[in-house]
Amino acid sequence: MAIHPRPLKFPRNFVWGLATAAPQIEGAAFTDGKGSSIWDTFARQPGKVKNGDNLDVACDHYHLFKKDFALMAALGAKNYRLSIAWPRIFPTGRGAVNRKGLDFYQRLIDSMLAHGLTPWVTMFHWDLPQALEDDFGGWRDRRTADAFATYADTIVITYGDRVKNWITLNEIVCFTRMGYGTGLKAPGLKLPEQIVNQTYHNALLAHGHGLRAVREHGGKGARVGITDNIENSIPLTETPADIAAAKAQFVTANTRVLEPIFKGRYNPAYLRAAGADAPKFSAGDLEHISRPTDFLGLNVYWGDFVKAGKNGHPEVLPFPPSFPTTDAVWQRHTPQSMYWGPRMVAEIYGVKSIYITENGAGYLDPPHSKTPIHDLHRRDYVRNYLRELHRAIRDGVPVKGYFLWSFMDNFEWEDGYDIRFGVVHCDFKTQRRTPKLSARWYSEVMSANAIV
Ligand code: GBH
Repeated sequence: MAIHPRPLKFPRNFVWGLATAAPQIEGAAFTDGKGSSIWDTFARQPGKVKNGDNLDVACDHYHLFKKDFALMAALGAKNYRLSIAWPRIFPTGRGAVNRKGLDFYQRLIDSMLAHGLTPWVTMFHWDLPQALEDDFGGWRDRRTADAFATYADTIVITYGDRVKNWITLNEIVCFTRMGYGTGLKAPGLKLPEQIVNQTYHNALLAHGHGLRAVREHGGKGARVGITDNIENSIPLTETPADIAAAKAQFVTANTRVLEPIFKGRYNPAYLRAAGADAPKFSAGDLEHISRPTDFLGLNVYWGDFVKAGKNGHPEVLPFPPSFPTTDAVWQRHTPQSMYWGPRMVAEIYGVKSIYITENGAGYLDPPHSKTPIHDLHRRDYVRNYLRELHRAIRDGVPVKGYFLWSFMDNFEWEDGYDIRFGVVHCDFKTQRRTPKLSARWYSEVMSANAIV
C-alpha cells in the first residue's frame, strides 16, 4: 500500500516572514549622530552582559543591509519584521530630530521594497535613549511616553507612505519588570513594586500614542498592533477540567498587559492584590490605551503546564531539571504553547487577527562558518512548533502570519553573542553570512506555504 502524506498546508495569503530588531543587528552604535541607548550604557557596566559583549558592531547591518536584503530575497522571504532605533531619530529621545538617522531608514526601507520585502516595523524594541533615563528616570515617568508620542508621530509621518504594518512595542514585561524590577535587562535596576507597576502603565500609555500616531498619520491601508510575550499555559491533558484551569492561569499571568488593552481596565483582582503598589492612572489613560488595534503580535517560545488541582484551581507544574530546553535554558521545548497561546488570546479577549511575530531557537552554534551548519535541532524545534500552529489554525484560531526569530545570529541581550537564534549564521569576526540548514528548510516552507 502506498502512503501519501497529506501536506500541512497553510491558508492562502498566510504571511511568512523573518524577524530582527535594530539594536541586535545594526551596530554603528554611535554613527551618524545616533545617541546612546540604555543598552549601550548597560553593556559597558561590568558583569551585565556575558563576555562583556556590546552592541557597537553587532552584525554591522547598518552598512551591510543591502546584502542582507538580497539574501532574504534569495531565501524567498516576502515579509520582514524590523525595528527602528529611537536614538537614531532623536539622539536624546526628544528635541531636535537627527536628519541622518531619518535618512538611514529611508534608504533601508527603499532597499527592502526594491528586494520585494514588505516591512513590519516595531517602533520600540528596548533601545530607550539614555537621555530619557537620565532626565526622567526612563519608563518610571510618563514624560517618556510623551516623548515616545513625538517619536511615533515622526516616524509614521516620514515612512507611512511605504510602511503599512506597525507594531508599537515589543514585549512590555522585558523592558519594564526586567529593566526596573529584576535588573536583568537595561537599565539594570531593582526598584520597588510600585515603581515597576508604574513602568508598565507608562509603557501602555506609549502604546496608546503609537496607535494614535498610526491612526492620524498612517494613511491608506495602515494597520497597527502590539507585540506581547504572553505567558503561555498548556493544559496538562486536553480535557475540559485542565483546559479551564489553564485558562484561569493564563488570565492571571497575562492580565498586566492584555486586560488594559483589550478590556480598557485593570483586572480588579490584580488591583486588589497590588494594593498600595498599584499603578496610578486616570480613566482617560485607560481609554487611550484601549483604543481598538488591528492585530495582536505574539512572541511564542515556551509555556507552563497547568492542571486542575483542588476544586479545579490551576496548578502550575514545576519543570524537572532534565526537561528538554534549547541552549537558552529558559526555552523549554513545549510546542503546544504555539497552539494554546494564540487560542487563549482569541477565546479570552476575542482577538480577531493574530501574528506570531517571533518564534525560534537559541543554540551555541560554532562562531565560524567554515563547515556547513546542519542545525537539525533548530530546524526540528521550529517544525514542531509550526505543526501546533497549523493545528490551531485548523481549529479556527485566527493566526494570519508567522515571523521566524531570527533572520541571522545577533546580539542576544544579556547573553551576548554566544547564543545564536539565526537561521543564517553570522561570523562576527568577518561579517560573513551563511545560511544554515534551517534557513534552506524555512525557505521551502515559505514557498510551499506548507510544512515540508
Ligand atoms: C525575545 O524575547 C526578544 O523579543 C528578542 O529580542 C530576543 O532576541 C528573542 O526573544 C530571543 O530571546 O526571565 O528566565 O525567562 C523573548 C523573551 C524574556 C526570553 C526574558 C528570555 C530572560 C530569562 N525573553 N527571558 S527568563
